[in-house]
Amino acid sequence: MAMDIRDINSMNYESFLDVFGNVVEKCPVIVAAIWSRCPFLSVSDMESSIAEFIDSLPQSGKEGILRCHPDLAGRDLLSGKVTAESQGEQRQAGLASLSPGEMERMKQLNSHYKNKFGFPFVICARMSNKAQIFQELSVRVNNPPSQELLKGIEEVKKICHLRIQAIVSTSTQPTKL
Ligand code: 2AL
Repeated sequence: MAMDIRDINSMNYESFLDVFGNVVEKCPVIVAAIWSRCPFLSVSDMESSIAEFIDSLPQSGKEGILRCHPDLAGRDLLSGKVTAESQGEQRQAGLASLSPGEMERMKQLNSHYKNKFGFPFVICARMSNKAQIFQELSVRVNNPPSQELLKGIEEVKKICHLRIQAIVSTSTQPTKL
């Protein structure tokens, strides 16, 4: 059964963190912070609270969020060390089955990007396919750092939106007596 905003608003912070803790990759502190804004008017109001919280962070905080994301098709994906959410997203975009040549190219582009910006390339993998991701990475690496920071954060919000949608649409709620 789907979860609605009343179910969400009735959660204590431990449950809220258990359920939504990874909607921003490896950044449960964001979700822990926005629990204070309960009750939310709607799921999209909750998403807006997350977005506002992220936007209110200084540049170093935004960079920190990006740094919590694994490299696409990186070593951690291959060794099964990424979060379940990230693994599903990267698999769906075809990044778990790159050819050796594609792996090498991805590695080079990722490291070029990280050397230039000091944070990893982040894109909402579920909204792209392999070819688009290569294309975006090749283009975005030429952007100025301030633009790329904002672009990366916009992608984090898209990832967050899809993760929340997946949770609220598939979650089974305990039967209320
Ligand atoms: C990711 C990730 O983990 N999921 C996704 O959609 N994109 N990482 C990344 N570096 O873009």
